[in-house]
Amino acid sequence: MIVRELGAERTLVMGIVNVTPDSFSDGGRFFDVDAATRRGLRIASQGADWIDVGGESTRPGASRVSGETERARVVPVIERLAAEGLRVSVDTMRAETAKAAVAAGAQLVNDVSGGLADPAMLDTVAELGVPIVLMHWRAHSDRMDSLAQYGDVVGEVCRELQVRIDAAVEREIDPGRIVIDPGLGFAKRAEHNWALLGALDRLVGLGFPVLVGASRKRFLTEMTERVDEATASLTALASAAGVWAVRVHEPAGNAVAVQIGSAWRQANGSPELDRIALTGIECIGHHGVLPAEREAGQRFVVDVALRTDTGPAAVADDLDLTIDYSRVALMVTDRVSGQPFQLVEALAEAIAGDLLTLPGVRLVDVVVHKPEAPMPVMFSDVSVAIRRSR
Ligand code: PMM
Repeated sequence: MIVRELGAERTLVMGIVNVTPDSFSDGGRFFDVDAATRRGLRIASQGADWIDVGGESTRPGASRVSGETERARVVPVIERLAAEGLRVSVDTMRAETAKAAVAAGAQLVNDVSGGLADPAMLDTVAELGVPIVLMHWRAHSDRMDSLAQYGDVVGEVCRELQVRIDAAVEREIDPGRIVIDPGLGFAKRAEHNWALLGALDRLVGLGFPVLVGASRKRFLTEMTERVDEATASLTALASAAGVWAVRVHEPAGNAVAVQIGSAWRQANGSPELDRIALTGIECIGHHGVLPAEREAGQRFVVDVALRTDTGPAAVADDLDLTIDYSRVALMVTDRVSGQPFQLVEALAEAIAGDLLTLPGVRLVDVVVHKPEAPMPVMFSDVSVAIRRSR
């Protein structure tokens, strides 16, 4: 569902247009509307699938600009880029700016505060009906560095992101329109960024598309002067880990890196996730081709296995972070005892489709047994086994 909505056969490249006079990475060269528009068009021609337009710097220590200033910077640029048929996102923490940007043609809201900075953001995005990036964030840039304190950075970021996801869903944002982002550099020191990059499969395992913004960040510039090459190397690794998109300043090298990462991922197969299995779920269903089966019903037995990342739940010892298996059992029995299908194949497909809607589930195996199927000979069981993934 998520993949369809946001279109991600391979990792996407989101090119950055910062319309700010003080952006640490472009020195304010794109402050001018014409120049910003030209840059947007150029990075699109270099392989950016999305153009992310922001009007407020979030570099460490930066102070905020007014909403009016922010809108005056981004809206005309978004209008022009959207008019050129480009997919544009708006990088903003303000609901009013999100609204104006979507009216100008933006198709995604990238909120680095994950809906925390502006209490109206989640309701506004729900109303606008566009996808939202919920980034992990603890405070505005002027004081975020002091909040870079973690015991277990991966577990804490996963849990804090889950809280933002729950808040978004509670405000009626469609879960299929949620993207998550670990927020590299935001209340994080280099070692925190690396720990999160090393655990991208766990973030991906939360079941939402993941956006990663490493481009030209301090933890890379501290390491090398060749920061665009460093960014592209990380892009290849992130793409191999299955992230939805990378947010970058120079799309050309990153578009190549995505090709490499995707080819790597395909060659190696997606990494095995943990497995939660339930076997022998029994109930009466009325599925079958024969009228007698439809009428009388018979016993069906179902085995299911769900692939997900159980790590965050294990660390927190928290049921909310994993798949509740009694819920799985009820989903299966609801489907078996519900609307009859002619074929066991169709029943198995429906069960798999139901289970794949559970957050964090990447792949399911479903086996439907029909041990009392009418047969002209003695037999002990007949079953259909399928595997489906998101
Ligand atoms: N980083 C910056 C700005 N916006 N948005 C998302 N979703 N993720 C990020 O990591 C992110 C962001 C800061 O970088 P910049 O000033 O170079 O754009």
